[in-house]
Amino acid sequence: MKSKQEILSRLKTIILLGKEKGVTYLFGEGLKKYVPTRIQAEFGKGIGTLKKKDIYLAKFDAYWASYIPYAYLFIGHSLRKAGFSYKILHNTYSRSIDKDIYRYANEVLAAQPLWVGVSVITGRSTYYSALLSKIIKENSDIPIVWGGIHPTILADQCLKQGYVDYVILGEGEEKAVQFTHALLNGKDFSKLDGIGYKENDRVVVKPAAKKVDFDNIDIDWNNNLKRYVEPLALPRIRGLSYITSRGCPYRCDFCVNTSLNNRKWRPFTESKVLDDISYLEKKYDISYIHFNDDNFFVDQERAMRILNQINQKYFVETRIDYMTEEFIKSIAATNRCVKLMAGGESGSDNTLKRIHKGQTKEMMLRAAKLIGKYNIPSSWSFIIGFPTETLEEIYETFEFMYLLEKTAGVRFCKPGLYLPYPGTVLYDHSIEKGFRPPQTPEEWIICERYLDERRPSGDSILYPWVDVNRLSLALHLMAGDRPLTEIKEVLLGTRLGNVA
Ligand code: B12
Ligand code: SF4
Repeated sequence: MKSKQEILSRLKTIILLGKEKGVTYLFGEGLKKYVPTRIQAEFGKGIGTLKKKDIYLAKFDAYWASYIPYAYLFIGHSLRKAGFSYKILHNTYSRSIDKDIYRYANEVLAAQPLWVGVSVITGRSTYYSALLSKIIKENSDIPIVWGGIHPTILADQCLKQGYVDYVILGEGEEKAVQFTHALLNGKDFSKLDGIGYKENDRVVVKPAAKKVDFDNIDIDWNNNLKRYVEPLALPRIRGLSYITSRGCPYRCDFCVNTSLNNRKWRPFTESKVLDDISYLEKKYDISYIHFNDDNFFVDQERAMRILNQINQKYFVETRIDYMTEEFIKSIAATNRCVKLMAGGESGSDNTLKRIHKGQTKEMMLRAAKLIGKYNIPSSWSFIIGFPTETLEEIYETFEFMYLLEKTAGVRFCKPGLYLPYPGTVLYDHSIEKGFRPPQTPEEWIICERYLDERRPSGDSILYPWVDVNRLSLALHLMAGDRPLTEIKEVLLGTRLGNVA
């Protein structure tokens, strides 16, 4: 183990080395407390000279390398069109997150851009976005701008943090350009909408007046997307993600779409979609497309025309009420569907009705039969632990998943725990049921499905209305192919002690 003395002296050397190379300020007092020593040592080798960009755009996804940061490709296109340059800093892998945070902070501090954007969704993304922003703020006065779903919904809370200067609400393409101009021209933001800022310590939040016009936006394909070519989902198949539309007309109570998109669905033109996919095919030699639309099949004829005209295998999500025999037949006829995802959500008609899912158990059974009949690779997600649910209803969901799998003759049901996302109808119900929402972005890491060493074990904070140990054990048993009777015993019996 190195002594504190040694570490401090190493830090001094790093700073001196940095200065010799003409790199501005690397690890000062503010930064030091965040920097794990192994990373300090690595950066001591020097960053070299950095090409200065006008704007830096950072994003922490930390799950799978395969998802293209479309938010920034769209915003980047608008910025470039307006004459600004930008650079994307995208973390896609949890094991490199520490390194990436300090690499990004260093790059930003050395480049001193006009502003740095951070794209934030709820969960661990909020924690890492806060960490990066803090480091930059403590070491510079570069304006920090948060955008994306989380700050759009909780703008006020984000702006109350010292490390968030501005929030851009809603779609960022036009706002980012307007914001840059306002920043350069005297910082008068009063005439803009879709922005949050601070005025004499008062937080001002002005929601976006309208959605962007698709005719005025595009994707900046100048970015090199090689790193996203997907080796993960399907071994040895090269693929990329793509989005053909925004929004969804449905009103599922657990989904942010209702508040974000006002139940409006906006498709990009078919010709744009086909041109883009053909560009990706030629440039990156891909034979697989992962469609990431909120709801790809709102216009089923359009959707099928797209699927029939592309050459790739594809992964796509659908709703269960869309799954008629005709629909499943046309998917089967393409012979290229790698996975048809759907939200089963619950095995209780009561719950399905309460969450406004617009489907019933009967519809699901019919769809499961068709999946079996046409041999469609499928995966249905289920949510357990809704704030309205009893243990009996949760057990009904498990029972139903077993029945569906028996009906289809394959394993395809994937249950997971409910999470209270801000901006959803069920978020308010969760609060009524005792959930105390986090008060800072860092604390929002609690609303996270995946394991993360920084996430506190806070299940009792998230689910005060239900015995989460029982739910976790039931999930574990299903994943291990255990018989339904064991799950029943856990949820309704005495296996974990008496259920009140
Ligand atoms: C691809 C994707 C993923 C990928 C990549 C993550 C990502 N953030 O891109 C992966 C697979 C990793 C993923 C995982 C999850 N996801 Co996801 N995912 C998506 C998906 C399908 C597409 C995202 C996208 O590229 N959209 C297109 C771009 C153009 O839209 P956008 O990102 O919103 O950006 C626009 C604005 O928000 C804004 N903007 C965004 N960032 C910035 C930054 C700045 C500086 C500015 C100015 C503006 C700005 O401008 C952009 C252009 O208009 C969306 C649904 C959807 N179709 O949007 C869900 C979605 C983002 N995911 C969601 C969820 C819940 C999850 C999971 C928790 C899933 C789960 N249940 O386990 C996990 C965990 C995510 C995490 N903690 O990182 C929710 C987010 C809810 C929330 N409150 O944050 C969404 C909205 C789905 C939904 N309807 O519920 N996801
Ligand atoms: S869960 Fe799916 S169908 Fe329901 S509102 Fe959200 S995007 Fe639409």
